[in-house]
Amino acid sequence: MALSFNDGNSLFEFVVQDGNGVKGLVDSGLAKVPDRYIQPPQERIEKLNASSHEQPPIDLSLLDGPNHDQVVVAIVKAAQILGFFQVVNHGVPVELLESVKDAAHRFFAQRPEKKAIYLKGVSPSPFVKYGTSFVPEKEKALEWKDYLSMVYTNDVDALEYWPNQCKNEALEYLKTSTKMVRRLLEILVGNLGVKLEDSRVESLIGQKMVNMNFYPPCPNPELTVGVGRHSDMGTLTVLLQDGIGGLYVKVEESSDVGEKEGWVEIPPIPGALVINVGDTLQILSNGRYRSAEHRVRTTSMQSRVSIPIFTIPQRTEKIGPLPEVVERDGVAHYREFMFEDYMNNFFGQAHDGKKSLDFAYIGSA
Ligand SMILES: O=C(O)CCC(=O)C(=O)O
Repeated sequence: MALSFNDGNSLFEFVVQDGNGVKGLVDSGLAKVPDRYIQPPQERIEKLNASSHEQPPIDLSLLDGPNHDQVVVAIVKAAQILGFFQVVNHGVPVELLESVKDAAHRFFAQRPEKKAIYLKGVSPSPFVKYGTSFVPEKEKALEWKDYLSMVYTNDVDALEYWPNQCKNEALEYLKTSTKMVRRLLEILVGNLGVKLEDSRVESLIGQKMVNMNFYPPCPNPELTVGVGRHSDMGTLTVLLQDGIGGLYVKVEESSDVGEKEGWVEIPPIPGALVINVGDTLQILSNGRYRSAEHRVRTTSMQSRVSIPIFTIPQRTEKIGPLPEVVERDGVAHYREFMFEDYMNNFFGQAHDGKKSLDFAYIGSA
């Protein structure tokens, strides 16, 4: 029997405050999305009009052979043009990727009371949070997504506090991905003509967060979004998506990707990981690398999971365009700030495209 919500407040209480999430809503048997999930027309995602981004994935194992330089060029070009690319032979075992997706399903399949122990304010650890949408209190229309967020501090804390249903898989996925992230960052920074100390590289990816996103089937995919338009705030994001599809990236007018301005779908490729540039790397590079605006479509067919790892700077890290790049450009397009301030601004607003970058922007990039 479908629950009926007489007003937006009881819906908000059920989905957000009581921790039933969108999954709880769907499990109650609803046939039509509640008004609170209906996006304004300009935010809805037209599946039929979007093309698929057909660039082949970059084979990272070739970095260790005679084609090293060509692979570097492919990585740099992708980071400059679209800000998104896919990689294979990335060092994360393919069987592990499968177990991570299974683990995400296992966590979200639990009864709401089991997940609600990780709601903000009651979670046994400040580093584990279960929730729904992005900033529900600030959003006019909610996102059709539940999530679990696990911040990494050390192995002992992860194994003690992260949920049993997924902690081993999430931790292994994080550890095996980190090596690749470090290497990609060194390549991208090296291409700017800058050699960073190892300690600085570590600080730029010093905070790591594994999220598990769960998108239940939606009765009206044409009216909703799984995640609204946004860029990621950090340095580099690694994303594992399942085979359902629905991740769209914005192609900018000025980019030279061989695709016309608009949105392209990043198609699921078995065994591949998606990499995307975050705001921090756009700022460090003084605008050379592009933090890509992206969003997620919902589907009526099946539940989708995706598992991003966000690598972000330490809270106290000073972030601004790298001095060597500014010297060459003759102008800094972004001001310097402490990363914690950027984070607080990012999490204090609903998703709104690349507006997050306005916090640091001082001139045309
Ligand atoms: O689910 C996806 O494919 C992307 C998720 C995402 O953009 C996010 O979690 O910020």
